Amino acid sequence: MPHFLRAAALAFALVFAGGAHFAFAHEFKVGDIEIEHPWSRATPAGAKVAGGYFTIVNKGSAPDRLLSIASDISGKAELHEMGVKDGVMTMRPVEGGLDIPAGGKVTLGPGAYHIMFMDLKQPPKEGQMFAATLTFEKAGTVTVKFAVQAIGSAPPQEDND
Ligand SMILES: [Cu+2]
Repeated sequence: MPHFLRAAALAFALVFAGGAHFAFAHEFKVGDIEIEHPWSRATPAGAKVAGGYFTIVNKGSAPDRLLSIASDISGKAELHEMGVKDGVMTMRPVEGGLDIPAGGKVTLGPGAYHIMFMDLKQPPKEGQMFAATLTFEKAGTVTVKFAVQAIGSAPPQEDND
């Protein structure tokens, strides 16, 4: 694993310090797919990567797959998964996309699947939103907006629906 990825994984592991929750929810739809509350965190000065998180709900009767993501804020964006290997927290790209089961949902969050915005060009700023485009195998392409929370803030609370 490239060294910078390991360092970024460690940085992500260290930022579970609680914090304010966004008071509003927002969601986006394309075909049978709903993307709930995309959110990110402000980054420390000089950071080259930022995380992106959301819940994907598949209301359809066929599985779908998140294939890719792109945003103007970064040179590239990858879908990552995290795990512990030999006692070290690491992350790696998800090969072949992320499966969303028929009638199921998948939540991306810190310490789990996440979007990694790499080669940051416009670091996310607290209180702002930034756009990104998600491409699904069946549902197609949808542009969503990520709400930027404070550095180290906790995930927004589920609204149990
Ligand atoms: Cu990552």
